Amino acid sequence: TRLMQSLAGGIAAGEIKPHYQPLLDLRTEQLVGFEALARWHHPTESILSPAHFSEAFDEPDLARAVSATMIDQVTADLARWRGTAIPSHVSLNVTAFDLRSECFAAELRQKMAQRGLSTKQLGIEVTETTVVSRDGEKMVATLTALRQLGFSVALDDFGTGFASLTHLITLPCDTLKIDRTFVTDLDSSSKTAAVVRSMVTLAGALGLDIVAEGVETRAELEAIRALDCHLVQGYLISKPLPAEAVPAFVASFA
Ligand code: G
Ligand code: G
Ligand code: MN
Ligand code: NA
Repeated sequence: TRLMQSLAGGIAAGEIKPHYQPLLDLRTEQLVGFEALARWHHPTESILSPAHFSEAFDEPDLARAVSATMIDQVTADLARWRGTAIPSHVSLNVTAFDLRSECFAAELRQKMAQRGLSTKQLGIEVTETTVVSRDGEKMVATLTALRQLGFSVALDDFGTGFASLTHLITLPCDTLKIDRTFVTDLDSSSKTAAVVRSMVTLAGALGLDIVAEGVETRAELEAIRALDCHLVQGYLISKPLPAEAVPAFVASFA
């Protein structure tokens, strides 16, 4: 498509920017970090979410170029926010193309070091579907390397992908992110509540953190809290924010 043909140019021109969606810990009522989500600040189309350029994530060069510009800007923002009240942890969505690269973990560490950042400040999010696809072993090796270097790994869209529970035994990860479809259905379906409750128990038994995504209402927040899931993300707390809006949001939240 015409949009896809202009994406490489848009990336080179710095039009792909990370927007930051905060993560809230209900136990402390403190913000604990952000998820970085790509947005295309298109010169004529306004701001586009990846839904408008999702083909890019299936094309190796474009997918890696999106990751590269996201990593570059996220690390720059983290460095700029150092010493402020802004939580110093960001997680980043990556693709199979990143994880198949043998130098991805080492390059990411180098990038953090260049900016004077600790690897503990960055998390990687992968979907279940990504890690069970072709070259799964290579990707597991990269995730293992990332964790050895101090990065954290979250399994995104948990419960909707193709990962069987077996994968939880072998997958090197720190966090499960409950897909927002579960959160949406929570108040209308007691079965959904039972499934979420067992996800929380499972995460606890495996020593993993668990995050509920897509919390949009007070009622959903309270339902999630009642299921002992303490880390939440969603429009109720905030939509993804451009970097410039983050300091004011953090200040208003305190
Ligand atoms: O933010 P939004 O709902 O528009 O994101 C749509 C999809 O695009 C989600 O699945 C999200 O994980 C993915 N996505 C958003 N930003 C990035 C990114 O920087 N890299 C990758 N690989 N996926 C992203
Ligand atoms: O696949 P992943 O979980 O990375 O994608 C997160 C996507 O969900 C992003 O596109 C983000 O904009 C979107 N999102 C975040 N919070 C909410 C929410 O509360 N409601 C809805 N509908 N979408 C959300
Ligand atoms: Mn994600
Ligand atoms: Na998700």
